[in-house]
Amino acid sequence: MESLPDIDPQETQEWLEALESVLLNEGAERAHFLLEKMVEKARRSGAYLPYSANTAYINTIPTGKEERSPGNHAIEQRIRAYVRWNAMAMVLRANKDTNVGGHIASFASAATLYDVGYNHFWHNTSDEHGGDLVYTQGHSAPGIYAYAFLLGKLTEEQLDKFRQEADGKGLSSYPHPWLMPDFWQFPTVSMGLGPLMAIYQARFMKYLGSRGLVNTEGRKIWAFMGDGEMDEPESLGAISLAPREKLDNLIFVINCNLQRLDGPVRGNGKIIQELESDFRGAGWNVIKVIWGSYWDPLLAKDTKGLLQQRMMECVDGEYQTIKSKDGAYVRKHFFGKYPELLEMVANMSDDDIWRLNRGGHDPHKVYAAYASAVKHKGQPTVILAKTIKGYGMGEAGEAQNITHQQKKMGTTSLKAFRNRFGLEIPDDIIDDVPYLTLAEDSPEYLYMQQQREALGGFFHCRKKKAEALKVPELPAFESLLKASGEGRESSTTMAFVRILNILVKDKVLGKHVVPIVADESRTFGMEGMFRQLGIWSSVGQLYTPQDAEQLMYYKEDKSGQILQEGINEAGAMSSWIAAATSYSTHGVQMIPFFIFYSMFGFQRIGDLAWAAGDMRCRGFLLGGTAGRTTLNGEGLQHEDGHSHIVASTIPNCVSYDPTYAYELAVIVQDGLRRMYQEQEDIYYYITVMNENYSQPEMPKGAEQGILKGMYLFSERRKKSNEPHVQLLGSGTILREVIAAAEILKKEFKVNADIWSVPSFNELRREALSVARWNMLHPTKKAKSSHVENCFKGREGPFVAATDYMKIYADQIREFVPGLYRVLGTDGFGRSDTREKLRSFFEVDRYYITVAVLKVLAEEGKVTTKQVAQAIDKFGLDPDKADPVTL
Ligand SMILES: Cc1ncc(C[n+]2csc(CCOP(=O)(O)OP(=O)(O)O)c2C)c(N)n1
Ligand SMILES: [Mg+2]
Repeated sequence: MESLPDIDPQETQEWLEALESVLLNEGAERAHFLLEKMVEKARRSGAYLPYSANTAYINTIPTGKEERSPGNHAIEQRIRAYVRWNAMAMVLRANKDTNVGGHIASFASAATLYDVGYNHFWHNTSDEHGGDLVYTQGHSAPGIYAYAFLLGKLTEEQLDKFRQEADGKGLSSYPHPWLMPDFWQFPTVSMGLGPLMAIYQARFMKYLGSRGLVNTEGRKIWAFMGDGEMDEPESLGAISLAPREKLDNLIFVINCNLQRLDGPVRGNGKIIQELESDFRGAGWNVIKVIWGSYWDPLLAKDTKGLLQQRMMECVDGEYQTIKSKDGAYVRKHFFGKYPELLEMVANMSDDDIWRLNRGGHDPHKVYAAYASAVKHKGQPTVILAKTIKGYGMGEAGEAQNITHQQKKMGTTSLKAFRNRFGLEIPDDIIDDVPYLTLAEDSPEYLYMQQQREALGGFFHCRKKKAEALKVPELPAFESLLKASGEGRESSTTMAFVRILNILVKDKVLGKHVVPIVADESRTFGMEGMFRQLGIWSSVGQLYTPQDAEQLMYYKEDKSGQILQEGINEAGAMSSWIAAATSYSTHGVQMIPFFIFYSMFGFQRIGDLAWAAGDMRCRGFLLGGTAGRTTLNGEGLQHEDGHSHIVASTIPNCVSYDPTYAYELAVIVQDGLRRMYQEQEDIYYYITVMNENYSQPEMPKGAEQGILKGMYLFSERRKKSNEPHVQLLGSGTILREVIAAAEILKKEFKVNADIWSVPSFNELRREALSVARWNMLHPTKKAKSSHVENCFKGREGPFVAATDYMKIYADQIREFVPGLYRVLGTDGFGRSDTREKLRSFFEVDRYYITVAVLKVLAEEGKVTTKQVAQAIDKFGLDPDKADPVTL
């Protein structure tokens, strides 16, 4: 557009005047209508008009249309100055003696954006309002603490323990509900997760509302993020969902301080314009807050548009540089490009020019943007606020490339900071960087209190519990505890679907259940639920589904219960997280079951799974079609042999690899009890498989062993002189272990006790905890772990096999009283039949048998020759390449 020459300026002028007259007499909406009509006409007549999602580089809301803040600006400014100082002080003080780090520059640029929210917009949960949810930018945490401190919600001692948490009283570096469960709700510092989770939170809120579970009237989700953060694929990856779902309860605030950690975000371009087109293109309501009020008179004078032209042509790198200098520099390098512009500012001093502020630092502009955003209907809103990184830090970092990590400020900079914000701190103590407090009868304190009270009270108070749910006892799952009967084979995935069916029909739990799928229901045999429960859709079903004639048709419904996320594990996980924290954010416990291809779980969205632990999520993750050799045919990128290893890295994730339907029933029932009745902040990861086999009846009294991670499945009394062995297995491979025990008995006269081990992870956790206690209580009677208790008096050696990497079963080695050999599926998967894969990865019955014979040989109980004979007999190739390296 800019590059097109104006071949007839007079004609241009006539058109512009016509438009101006419409604007004046009939308003902007009519003008918009006419322009759209003209564009449409031109396009239909064959003109090629490339789409531009950009508007001019000025504020979206014209000055005359700004809603005025009802606040007391002088007081607010003073409060903000205190908050700014304290936020900086806590970082400087923390780094005086320790090197614990922290950030000053980010919050310095964002202070006004938060302040206006606290004073005027963010509702706490109260009788009148369900409460807004705010995702603060992770490394702006010092500013949030500083605000809480001024309100007396945090003490000076706590501020001085910023980032010093090991003794239990410190403040966490970033928002972490795990570390500060009464304060923080959303961990956002892993960049990209905040924006993504906020979108799904907004959608989940609509879901809860339309299902009548929660009153969501007037509630908003605010998400704060950095302009650099928008480069994360997670940040922009889900933005099209929000307009599609008409999430007008969602407001993004992107702090465009033009810098990230290393330097400019878009030195050669304009991040605000780029984001504007991304979001407008996706269908968002975009509000640009670029220029502060001091620019208004200049822009009003800019009748020829030259100032706007200069604003547009100046790139972000330049905008950053000029704010690291002074007024004289701005005059020369910004206005100086055109004599008319120099003339425009001729009667302004350098200081006046320096005062020309950016939108994000102007409380009036920010207020107007927020006020407009909360009223906007039918679309999500993004506010693009232009700010200066390190605002107020002066020579210590303002708009400088090093500012992100600046944790020290000298006396001169401190004084400059103090003077700039009109603070009274005597010179002789300024180097101590004292905290500033507000007396309880000061106008500032009273004002803060009053503003917060009107909005339902202090904002950062996370709820830890909701009403407990009565969970059905195990007999409710009776059909799963019984043998399936000869010839009736089924998989644990089918068992899971039966459990889910029982739960959704439960009078108490039913409506709390949230089944979540990412376009994989048919894979898991869950399509029956489409019709039964309905797939949630905010608009219902506007079409006749292709399979409408069928019993199990694809039913979308406004009151549907299933969340169908499409091919989007990260989005589905974000929905799961929203549901799994609903007890805290909405005061209602929800019971989410997200079932996914296990390979596309932890390794694909591992960082969200980690955040879910931090957030104290309660819910179930089901790794479907699990096992490196059990999902036959699908190959390297599908066959999971390590999700349990990743699951074990999350301290409050309880994970199981069950073999049988009854094990799954016991695990799910107890999980429900722990999470929804006892309200423990844990979540479950359970692998379920698609291999069909007959399901035995639960051995009497197995429940506790199942939950602890191991129980005696079967035992064989030893005949005198015959060697004995303890065999362990989990998931589908337990069945190979059972088959190996038969071979061992029949062909080698070896007796085996068989242990089903639904969770090596849980076994290790418990055993480590016992060992730790024993180490620290050396004079007390030693405790013993579940593994030790199980094996007490049992004759080894011990052999374990699973469908996961060897390290999975290996992790209990320390607690196994004897020679322990482990088989597992290390290496890249590949496609073939289960039988072939189990042979390839050396976890089938024959390899298990050989492994047992080999350890027995090492103990001198059989001869090495017997081992070699077995290898020969089973046709195993001793020189076969190692599957790990193939
Ligand atoms: C996933 C991830 N990668 C890297 C970081 C490290 N990091 C923290 S802040 C930051 C720069 C942030 O820049 P921006 O988003 O523009 O925020 P600003 O501080 O400028 O407000 C980086 C790279 C992180 N926290 N998370
Ligand atoms: Mg930035």
